[in-house]
Amino acid sequence: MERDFTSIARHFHIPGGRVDVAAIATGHIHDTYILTTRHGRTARYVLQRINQTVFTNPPRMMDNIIRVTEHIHSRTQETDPEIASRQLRVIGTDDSAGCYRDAAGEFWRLYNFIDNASTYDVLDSADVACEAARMFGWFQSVLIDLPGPPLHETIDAFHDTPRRLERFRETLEADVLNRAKDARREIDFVLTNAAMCDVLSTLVARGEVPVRIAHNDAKINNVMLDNDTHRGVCVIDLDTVMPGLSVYDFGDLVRTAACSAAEDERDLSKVSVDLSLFDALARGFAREVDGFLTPAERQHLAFAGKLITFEQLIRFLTDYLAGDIYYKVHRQGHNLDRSRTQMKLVQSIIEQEGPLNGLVERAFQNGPAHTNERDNR
Ligand code: GN1
Ligand code: MG
Repeated sequence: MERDFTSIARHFHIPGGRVDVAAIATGHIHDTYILTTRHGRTARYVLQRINQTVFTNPPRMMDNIIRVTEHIHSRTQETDPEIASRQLRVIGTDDSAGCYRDAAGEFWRLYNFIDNASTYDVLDSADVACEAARMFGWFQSVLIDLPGPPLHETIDAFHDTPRRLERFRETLEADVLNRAKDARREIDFVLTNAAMCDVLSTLVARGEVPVRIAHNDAKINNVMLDNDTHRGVCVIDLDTVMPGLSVYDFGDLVRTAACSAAEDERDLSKVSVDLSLFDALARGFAREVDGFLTPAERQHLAFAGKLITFEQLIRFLTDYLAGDIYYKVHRQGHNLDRSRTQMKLVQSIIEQEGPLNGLVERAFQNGPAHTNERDNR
């Protein structure tokens, strides 16, 4: 669809005039563009059209994001102004909602562009894994004392795995496109392993695992590292920052960074958990969260890797059966391929569960004071 980006840009507090816009293919949910203004000096921004099927109340989501980004900015300002200047900020709009609603009812938002930093879709470096995990731990630690009321739930029951399983069963039952026949093995795997879905919700109900502020989409490509030093710069994609479990974020890191294959890798021989990457993730995360995690949380970090990967298998498979309505797909059977990759990773985690738990224990025993990584911010 042809869009008039110049008139969209006019509603944000940035220099006026002509803008250049280039679409970038990133993420499964929103449409994302790099917007460049050339008023005197060149400035770049990240423009997004918000997916309202997924996020039904963009102003409430932006309310969360503004609170979170401003808190992080003021915290880092006290400790490291250089890093503060490289945090994500929401660019103001004509109204107070932190996003602009066009005549067609589409919501747009604009962020600053973070210079000289990159995200990684897949990785094979333990140092990068360690630093990325440290950043997500740091993110949780900074938000522990976010003032004000609880953040809004931007997506209802987002990591409610039992609920995800229920929806999966309903979708399977309906099988509107007669696709279940192509996914028999994956479906059976979900049904056979369904018991794991209840573990964390039971611990939460018993008060052993607290609900904190979590990122809830702690994929490896949602953290930016400096191009020269590889030091963590900032955590991005804050749409699902809301009440959640600390271990969910570690789980998503395991899912996306403890295996150096892509999320939709078709060669399943490449998909398995790599112990040295997992070890690096555990060390990096422990470094920032050691001071506040409860014993039950620590004991369920490796488990969360399995559960979040299993949940993602359920989500991709549900979407495949439903007709690819939630995730953007780029080829036929894409969601089924993604499901297969998740399933293989869950199997690999199950096989390695003992050693993985051992690595977590060791990461926490060593404690922050004994690690060699860079100083805390
Ligand atoms: C979606 O689009 P992206 O990459 O930020 C999804 C995550 C999934 C992920 C799977 C709001 O994230 O929950 O884990 O795809 N985000 C939402 O790659 O559903
Ligand atoms: Mg996201």
